Amino acid sequence: MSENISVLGLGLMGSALAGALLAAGHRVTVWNRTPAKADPLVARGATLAATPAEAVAASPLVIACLLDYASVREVLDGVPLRGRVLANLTTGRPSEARESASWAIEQGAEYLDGGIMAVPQMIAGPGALILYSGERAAFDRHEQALAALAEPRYVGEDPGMAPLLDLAMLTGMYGQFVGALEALALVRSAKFPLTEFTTDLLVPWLNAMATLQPAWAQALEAGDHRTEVSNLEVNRAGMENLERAFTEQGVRLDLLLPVKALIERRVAKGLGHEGLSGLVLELED
Ligand code: FVH
Repeated sequence: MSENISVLGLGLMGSALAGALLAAGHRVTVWNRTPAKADPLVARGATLAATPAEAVAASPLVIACLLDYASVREVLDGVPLRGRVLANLTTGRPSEARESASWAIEQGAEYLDGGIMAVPQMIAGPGALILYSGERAAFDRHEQALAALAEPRYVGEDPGMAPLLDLAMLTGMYGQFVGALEALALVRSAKFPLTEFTTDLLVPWLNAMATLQPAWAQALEAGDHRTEVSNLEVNRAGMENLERAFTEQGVRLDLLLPVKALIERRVAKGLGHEGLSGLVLELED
């Protein structure tokens, strides 16, 4: 069903979102601080609002995708929001999402916070996911329209939950990146073809290893970190071996040394029989 939807912010991501809504047949009103960025969308049928207030007045669902939360507040300052659903897809911290939710609700709006797990080119395509948290009724009412952007996944009433999970997923991504960069440094030192290493060896290995992660979650939920895979003592020895091998190859293991230190700390507490899941408790100390 076609809806009236307004999009505030036409940077790379906001333009992709507005374009996906137009492609899905919605009536889209757009606003951007630099109006010229709206030209391609207007050519495709979007309506350009002269002010944020005009854009908000045009639609029950208002999507904001701006640089940061400060710019969202700046843009919406003094704009009547009563009766609107504000879906803020700007990246930020959980505390900012909670503050924004309280503020929007005070203005008479319903609030959803969103974490976009995609780059602009992925919007409306396979693999794109947007996490939403905040008012369930508002999500349910607009879920179908939001599905035009990416798979919509509701993760809870706490408005801070979507940004928290967004940050958690980015954390996992950076951890994987760090390991791959260290691996490339080692392989480069041996002059092995890097593309062959990443494509044929590393990526399939990382995909296989990713299947271990749900078992860590189960161990944490059960409070039982015994393992039948490789325990921390084995991993401690493995890390020592890695560091020596890196040194012999003339490469630094800098990015992984904090992990080595964490394992050693846990083993020194007499917990070498545990699996890697126990390291999470070490981070909470
Ligand atoms: N691009 C990406 O891959 C990531 C994917 C995950 C989610 N992020 C977040 O999305 C937000 C917007 O990102 P973006 O890629 O669209 O960013 P830009 O192309 O730089 O556009 C920024 C827009 O914000 C407007 N803006 C900035 N400051 C203000 C302000 N003070 N008042 C009003 N508007 C402001 C800017 O306007 P203009 O420069 O065109 O006039 C753009 O519309 C962001 O949170 C990412 O972390 C994207």
